[in-house]
Amino acid sequence: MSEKKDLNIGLVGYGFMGRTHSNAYCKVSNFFDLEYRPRLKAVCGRSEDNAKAFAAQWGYESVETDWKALVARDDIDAIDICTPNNTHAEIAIAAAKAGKMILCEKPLSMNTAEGEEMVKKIEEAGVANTVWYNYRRVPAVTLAKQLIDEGRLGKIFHYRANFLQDWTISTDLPQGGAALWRLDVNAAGSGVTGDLLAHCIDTAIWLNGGITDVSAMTETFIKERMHNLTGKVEKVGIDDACTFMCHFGNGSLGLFESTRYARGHKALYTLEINGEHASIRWDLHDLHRLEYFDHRDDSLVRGWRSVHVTDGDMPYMDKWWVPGLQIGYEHTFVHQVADFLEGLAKGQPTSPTFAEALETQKVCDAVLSSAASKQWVNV
Ligand code: SOE
Repeated sequence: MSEKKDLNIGLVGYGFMGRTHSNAYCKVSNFFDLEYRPRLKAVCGRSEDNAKAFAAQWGYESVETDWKALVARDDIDAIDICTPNNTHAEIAIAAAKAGKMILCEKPLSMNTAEGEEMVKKIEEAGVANTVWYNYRRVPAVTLAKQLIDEGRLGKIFHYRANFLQDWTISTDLPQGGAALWRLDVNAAGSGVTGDLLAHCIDTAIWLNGGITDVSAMTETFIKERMHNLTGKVEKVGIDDACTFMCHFGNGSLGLFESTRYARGHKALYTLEINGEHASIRWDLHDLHRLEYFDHRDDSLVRGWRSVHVTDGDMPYMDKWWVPGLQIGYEHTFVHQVADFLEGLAKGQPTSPTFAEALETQKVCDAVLSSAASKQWVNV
């Protein structure tokens, strides 16, 4: 493919996620031969100095300090939302009204009602959209999807997932403001449920189908923290830890756990699926491997295989190096951009769309509601 069409990106927010997405835009056209090529047109942030520094670092052509000005620009095709959760809806709805495509960080929204409004407005506008649930596009996870869809596991009985971290254990850690908005319920909507379990739920729905009902418990271990924006000690409104069990529509049972209080774990996302014939498991800390056990193997050599997902016939891997050489976390974002650009060329949606990410939001809401009521809750 020779003649490339520019897709002008307007990025809102320049934190951790702004960096992962910018990196993906910079790399994608070097590795994927696609009709569209992202062009880093503008980055938007409230601090002009920081926005300019970010633009210089990543190669953005211009800066804005008001997202409304960015959305109003004629030279922007797609708005990428990398700001705290409480701003997603307003920016996405305005971007849709302006006819912009939208790539939105996860979770979609603060809650289901807000998410429903976003989906309605985005669908009315008919703009291309996707939500950055990046772990689907770890090649080993995408391979798991392939194996499940091929029926290799047979009937699925169990789905288990954990997302464990340990960065909020100190009582001195404040809430609110840059980097720490994830601890502020007014900015984040929830704690580990929306931040970490949402990843696990998105992958689970993708791999194993819809979740019908949940029974959950949550805990907030540190009840008060200094708030960076008010300077006062304030009640902590987020869940520090959450565990839930659930039923899937296909009859299997789910067990999920997430916490920011698992000392020793920085970002341990693991999943295991047990089927009638075979099981698979995956671990983010060893992300290029997919563990596979098949009961149909000859019993003398039957056991867990550790598949090194680097061969060219494995998902996405023909685009990278040579068999045996690995890729990592940042490539999942490159894959999502590549899929988005390919979808654009073919006129097809890129999963998860806003409508699909709303299903994850509904499960998160049911989980929080079940924890509050101590009852099973239907999704
Ligand atoms: C939280 O620490 C966090 O950065 C999440 O917000 C991301 O979604 C997750 O991928 C890693 O952990």
